[in-house]
Amino acid sequence: MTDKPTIDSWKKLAEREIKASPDTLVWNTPEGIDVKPLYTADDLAGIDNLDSMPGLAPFLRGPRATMYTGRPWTIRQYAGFSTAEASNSFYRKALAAGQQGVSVAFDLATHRGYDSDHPRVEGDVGKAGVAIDSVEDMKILFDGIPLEKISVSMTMNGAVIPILASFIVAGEEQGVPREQLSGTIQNDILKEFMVRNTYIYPPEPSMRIVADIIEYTAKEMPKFNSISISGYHMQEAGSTLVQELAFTLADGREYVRAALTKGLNVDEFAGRLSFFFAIGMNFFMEAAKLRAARLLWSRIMTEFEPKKASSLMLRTHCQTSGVSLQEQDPYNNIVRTAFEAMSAALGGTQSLHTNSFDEAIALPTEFSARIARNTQLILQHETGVTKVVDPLAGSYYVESLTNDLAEKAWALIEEVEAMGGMTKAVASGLPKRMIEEAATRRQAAVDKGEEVIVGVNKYRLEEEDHLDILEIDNSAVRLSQIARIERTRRQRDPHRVEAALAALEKIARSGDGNMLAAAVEASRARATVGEISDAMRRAFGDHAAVPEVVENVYGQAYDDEPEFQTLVSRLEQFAGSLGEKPRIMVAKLGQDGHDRGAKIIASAFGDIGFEVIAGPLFQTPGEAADTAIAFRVHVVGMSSLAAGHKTLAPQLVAALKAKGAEDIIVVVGGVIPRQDYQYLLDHGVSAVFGPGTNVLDAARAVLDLMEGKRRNQ
Ligand code: MLC
Ligand code: 5AD
Repeated sequence: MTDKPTIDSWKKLAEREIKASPDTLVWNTPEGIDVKPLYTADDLAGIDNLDSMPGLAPFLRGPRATMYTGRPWTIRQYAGFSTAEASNSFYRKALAAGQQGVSVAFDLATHRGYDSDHPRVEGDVGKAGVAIDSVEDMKILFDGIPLEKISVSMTMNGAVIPILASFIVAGEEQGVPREQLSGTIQNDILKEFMVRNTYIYPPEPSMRIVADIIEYTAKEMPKFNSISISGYHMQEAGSTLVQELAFTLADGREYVRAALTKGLNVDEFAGRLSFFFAIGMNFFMEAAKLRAARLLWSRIMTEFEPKKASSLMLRTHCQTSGVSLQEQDPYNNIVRTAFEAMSAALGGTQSLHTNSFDEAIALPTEFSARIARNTQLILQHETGVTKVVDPLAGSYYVESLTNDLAEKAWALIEEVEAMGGMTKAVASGLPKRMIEEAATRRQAAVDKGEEVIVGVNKYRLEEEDHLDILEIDNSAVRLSQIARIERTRRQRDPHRVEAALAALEKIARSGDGNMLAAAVEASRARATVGEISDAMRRAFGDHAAVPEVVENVYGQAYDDEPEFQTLVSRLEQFAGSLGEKPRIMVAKLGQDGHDRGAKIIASAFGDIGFEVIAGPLFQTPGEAADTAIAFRVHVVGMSSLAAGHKTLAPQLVAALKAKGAEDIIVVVGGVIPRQDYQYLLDHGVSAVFGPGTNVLDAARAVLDLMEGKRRNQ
């Protein structure tokens, strides 16, 4: 007879195995959760909801009773590029090959409410998504796709009014009345101000737009999800999972409040609020996050006293993590995405996008998109994960994680509430700052090798394989879009357009009426996305964010380690010979608002000893050159994540030259395919830093360039 095993006997055994206390094995995660090497039944003591049931409030175990055993999650791949014709053909092929829902990626010009002929968007048209200028494009986008059957997600936040309006009109003209349209519009503006940056108007009128859309869809489009409250982009920007969870749910609470101001009853719209989370590489914690999200949302919604149980239910889309994918040894990304997809399924997502393995370099090709889609098809058809509801329930570890995440996120949600809610918190800049600090800390951990990324900071290949990528001829797309805009303008009734735009502007100014309803009429009259956006711009103005840079996070992570200190001293010496601190401007050009990389570089370079000028978002190359000259910088570091680099970087070099500032060094970093390096170097760029670049290496290279230049003067 042996004694009943206890935790103490395990501890003794463990100590003998590793010759140290098992406490040394505790994993301190960025969330501030200390993950122990072993969980036991004791860890479940005091945890509520262990006996909850799927399909019943608080929905911890899933929104439907049968979950995937009744119907698997929707395979909904996010895609869009070039013209409406090209994207339509891509969607049709994907649907024929097993994809179940459509998800539209718009280009950045459309996101920001500019038509393709606008001079500010020359480098952006058709690049990171599909160019849509009016209902004419929208009709082509869905040609041959039956909108009464296929649900459509549209990731649109800034120009959400003209885009949803033209979708509604495209449906009408396809013979599908709006009450039959199913799908989701992202319509989540708060996270745009925090992390994604495709806003147009200031926060207050932007919140009115959200409320108008919730009102209109609640009344007119019963099958349409009015919003996709998104944490995805927070994690992409570097947030911890607790931050992602808390800020997303706090955003949700704010949207409910905004909708209530329209005089709606909570049950009229709550069932059509939906969510969107990222699924990164922390396998069990990500699954636990979705369980915790459902629990907390039902807690939040209870405050609004709905009558329907479905009003307490959190339904979500998930996307595997873009930032977890790497340029180096890119086939590893297939493996990463498969694990992340499995985690999303174990967490109980309703809909899923799996990223393509060429993510860190370019938009998906047909080949990489096929592998990404098949990752989900294999999960659904071959692994058996769909056969049991919430299979992780009861796991000591996963239940503990679910509880820990819920508690930590709730504390942060309460903090936001104490600030007066998320709109106020966002205005204060606190959530953005917290996320940027987390991102910078994480980068330091990767640069130092504390966090291992296979093929990047460990097991790196001597030589990378060649990869074929999707290239978009942006100037051809632009010309064909401009031709169509001109045709549309010629063929429409200008008086009808003018009257519809005036009616929209009036509602925007007065708050009396529904902006989406007015935009539907403008869209029927063939007003363009840019014109509808401009009508609202006249009433609301543009939002301009002031870039802030966090300090002392990157430097602190290195403390006084020699690698860091050597560089700091070298820079000090150089500053001595220069007679001033070297100045670098971190520039974002075009409509590319992805600024995680730019912010990390600005922050880390500042800690190393550069004087950093954080350029505003959305500059034209000429404007960036003016800023660089005004601040007398030595270097401009252009960060590009939206594929505009081949147009914008040469224009920046030319603008500096034209203004007599060719001595300013230009370097480019971000999502730059290797194929493009030589082109950039040939066009006056001095160095290119692709994805996965160690920040200290980049700083050393910039210093080398400055020293070289000075020697030659
Ligand atoms: C589901 N159903 C069931 C069932 N499971 N019926 C019986 N038994 C079961 N077990 C029913 C549902 O109730 C629903 O019907 C229907 O089947 C469809 O299921 P769903 O779960 O609602 O799925 P779906 O339609 O796919 O909706 C998922 C969603 C939605 C609610 C999360 O909002 C959505 O699709 N979101 C996608 C968002 C997205 O793709 N975003 C991309 C962002 S990319 P009924 O009648 O109840 O509706 C991005 C990147 C960037 O943002 O650019 O930055
Ligand atoms: N097509 C496919 N995927 C895209 N993503 C962004 N734009 C597109 C597009 N046009 C994906 C990437 C990115 C995330 C925000 O969405 O995975 O990381």
